[in-house]
Amino acid sequence: MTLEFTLTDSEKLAQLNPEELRQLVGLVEYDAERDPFPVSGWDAVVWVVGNATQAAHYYQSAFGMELIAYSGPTTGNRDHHAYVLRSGAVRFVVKGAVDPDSALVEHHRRHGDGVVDIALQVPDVDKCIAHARAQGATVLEEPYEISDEYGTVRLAAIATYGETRHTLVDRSRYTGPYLPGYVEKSSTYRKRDGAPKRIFQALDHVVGNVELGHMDEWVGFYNRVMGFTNMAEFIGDDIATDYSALMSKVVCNGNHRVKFPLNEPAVAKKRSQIDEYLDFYRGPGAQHLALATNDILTAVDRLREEGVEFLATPDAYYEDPELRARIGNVRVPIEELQKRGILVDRDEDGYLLQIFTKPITDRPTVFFELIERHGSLGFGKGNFKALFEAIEREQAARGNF
Ligand code: TYF
Ligand code: FE
Repeated sequence: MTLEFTLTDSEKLAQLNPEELRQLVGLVEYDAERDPFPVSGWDAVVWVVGNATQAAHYYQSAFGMELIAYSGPTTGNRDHHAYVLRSGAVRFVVKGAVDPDSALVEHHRRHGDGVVDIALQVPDVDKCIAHARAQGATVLEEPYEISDEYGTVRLAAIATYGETRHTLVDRSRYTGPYLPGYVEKSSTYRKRDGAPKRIFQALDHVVGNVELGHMDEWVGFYNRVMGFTNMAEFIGDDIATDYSALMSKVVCNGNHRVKFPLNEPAVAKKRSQIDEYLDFYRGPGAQHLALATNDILTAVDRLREEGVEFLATPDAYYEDPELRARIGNVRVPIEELQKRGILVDRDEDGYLLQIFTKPITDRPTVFFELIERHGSLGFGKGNFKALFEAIEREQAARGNF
């Protein structure tokens, strides 16, 4: 297969090449001409947090991200601080209120720290909005433009699950560090000598938790409104009642850059991890972000050194002969994975390595996954049992069963 991917600006900036990106996040070719809602890739993940000044430090010090832009009182924004951080092609924007009457305060009271906006890059904002509206989507912001000395950005926004939104961004006529209103700002944080520059390169998927009985509705929303298609992997009734207490389906955009698994709680033996999320987030929202890396061993070591905690994987997982046989040979000895608690899954296309952090927020809501793909386009189906048991151990430790 010949691959002719057009890299997005952030992927070019990250010096990724198409082959590397294909391996990292599992891209496919597709015909964008026939797409009613063409999406080129991720633009940014926007967070509302209780203290953006400190969260920005955490993403630099612990996650090795680089501060690239800023908006706040010194730039004329008296409402909040907004720090723009980058790692490879991934952009996070972390916002925290300055003004006690800021709308962000109320958002944070309800949800705690969380993802408010999964912004996507699109070549034609107006075409997307026209299609979304015709399909019954809630248009939160009609197409508009903002400009500064770096050019013009065209934007619009549609609602998705809970209070989460998708801002649609066309930045093809813009060369600034983020958006008009932001100034370039570099890190004052200094990395220790020898620390790897980049822990992760790309965003692989963002998972949404929705209410009981609503998963198919949201799958339908992404199908109809955004032209996303269903991927093969799903967690159905069979897996749900045995141990996972959740159901899950995955939708993705045409080139597979943007993948959205959607979970709903299932009625099982124990209280679902998804119910725990929905209670503490006060409704649907983004549950985990999978960060793609080409060196998960170093990534995990570096994050652990910085105090990031991961879910533990019992030794029995690695000693299971059935699993060992199914996994076959991976690029490192199993012992290296076992030492770090990294999970392995293999399917007909290849394998993947993955690991999950504990919640990174005060409420038991949002966490990260690190993923290193080697051909597999899946999400670690073979690990669901071990993973969900680990999540349930944490849930029990929190007293939330
Ligand atoms: O994104 C996924 O589907 C995998 C598996 O609470 C998963 O990472 C699904 C639900 C969940 C944790 C992981
Ligand atoms: Fe995942």
